[in-house]
Amino acid sequence: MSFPKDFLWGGAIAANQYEGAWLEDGKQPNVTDIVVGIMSRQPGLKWNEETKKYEMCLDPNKVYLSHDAVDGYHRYREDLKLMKGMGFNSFRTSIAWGRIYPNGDEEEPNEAGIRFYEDMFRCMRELDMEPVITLSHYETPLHLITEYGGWSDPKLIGFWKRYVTTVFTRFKGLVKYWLTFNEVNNMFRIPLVAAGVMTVKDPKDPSDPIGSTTNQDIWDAYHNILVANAETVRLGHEIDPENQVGCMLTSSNVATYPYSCDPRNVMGALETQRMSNFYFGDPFCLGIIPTYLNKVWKEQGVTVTFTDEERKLIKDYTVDFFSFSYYRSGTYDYDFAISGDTGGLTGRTNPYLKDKAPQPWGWPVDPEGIRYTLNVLYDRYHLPLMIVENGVGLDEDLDENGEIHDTFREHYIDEHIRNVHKALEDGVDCRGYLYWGPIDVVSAGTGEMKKRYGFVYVDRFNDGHGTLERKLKDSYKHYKEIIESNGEILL
Ligand code: BGP
Repeated sequence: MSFPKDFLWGGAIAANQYEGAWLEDGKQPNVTDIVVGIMSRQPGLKWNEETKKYEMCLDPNKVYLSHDAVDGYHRYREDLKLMKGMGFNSFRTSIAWGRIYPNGDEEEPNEAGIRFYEDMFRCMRELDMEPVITLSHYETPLHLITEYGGWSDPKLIGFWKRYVTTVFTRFKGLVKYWLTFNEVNNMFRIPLVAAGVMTVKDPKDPSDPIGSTTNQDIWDAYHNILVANAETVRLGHEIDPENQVGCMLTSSNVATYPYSCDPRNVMGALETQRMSNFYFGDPFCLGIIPTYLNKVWKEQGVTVTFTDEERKLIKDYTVDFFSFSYYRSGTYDYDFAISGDTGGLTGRTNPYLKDKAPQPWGWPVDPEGIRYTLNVLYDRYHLPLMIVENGVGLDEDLDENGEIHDTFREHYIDEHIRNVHKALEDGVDCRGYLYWGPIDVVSAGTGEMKKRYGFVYVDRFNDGHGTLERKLKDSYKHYKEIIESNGEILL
């Protein structure tokens, strides 16, 4: 058995990590523009005692690389051609919401932003690449946070509906695959960027905006985002019946293995899967708000109430497919504190995994975990699946001949794609493999350039210097050969 003939092979990036031009052509700041890395606990905000509001206040000692990123805003045509050079038939990026509605709450869209994406999507079509477009990849306009507290305010649903109606209408016929909220299931670990939520009315300690965000506000955001997601599916289908609207969840956490067969670990691993993944996956895909949440809400002392009308909407408008990121697996041990970052959750080191990505990040490598994840998700939702992020970040530099021999990356993708194939043989309906970061972009987690995922190298460094010149790494040719053979060379 081979890969299906229309299997989507490609790569994925996000506007905020690739485009730069953070204030160009009318765009206003979004949440990722005020942090150096989304794991940061210190956003560039200061409390104004007179207005009782937060204001943007960037730290002059920090380098906000995402403001210029790798200048994709001005170079996407050439970059897309490089992607086509590998044979991509699909490409994922996001629309920066703030290019279309700069502050998020305007009545009319910004035409310059629409023109920019229209041209980019046309360019993908000309190159025969299916656009896979994320509606919000950690890109809530900052004004919606400082003014309304972000998604904890139900007004955001209205602003969002206006935004998605605009892009569904204006890009009709150009884009078919839409992803709603990138990795929104990270909302408890990184509420500001993942769910665009922050407590702005009477924060406990205004100098610590993230620490002051209350559980009630986060759960209110959960409530509003479930409604907004269903509205997106409804509008997407209404505006163009060809549209396929999927959710996008970080799903490394599905592969949370019990550290041992101690029943406490087995139950704990299940609870971890629920509260890191299924609490979003079930409403998005099954239209069900899990009953275990009642216990969680009671324990946290929060009130979350869905009206009958909202429950019906969530039930009636479930997603067409499930897309996800997978980087690595984790373990659950009841007496070990689990932590996490952009790669997923980490518990105790899994003694059975042979590989580890080289330092400094050293993420464990578990290719079988992608097969496990695909199987769990397919058994649970019986929906088409799409891998829209998988890859390895390495600290790389050109050698004396100006080359990069990234054999570890080649090994990483070979093993993961082999396991995707095994999942297909298991009967899983997986429609595509989109490698994360086919061109070096700014790292989401740490906000640096040093952590490179690309098949294409970009000359830019942590201190901000660099010519932005693009160079092909060895893995470029390797991935090209995989795609050319429709995966056959790995089987
Ligand atoms: C995911 C994000 C991406 C991305 C990737 C790799 O969580 O959706 O935006 O960058 O992780 O993470 P990092 O860049 O931190 O290595």
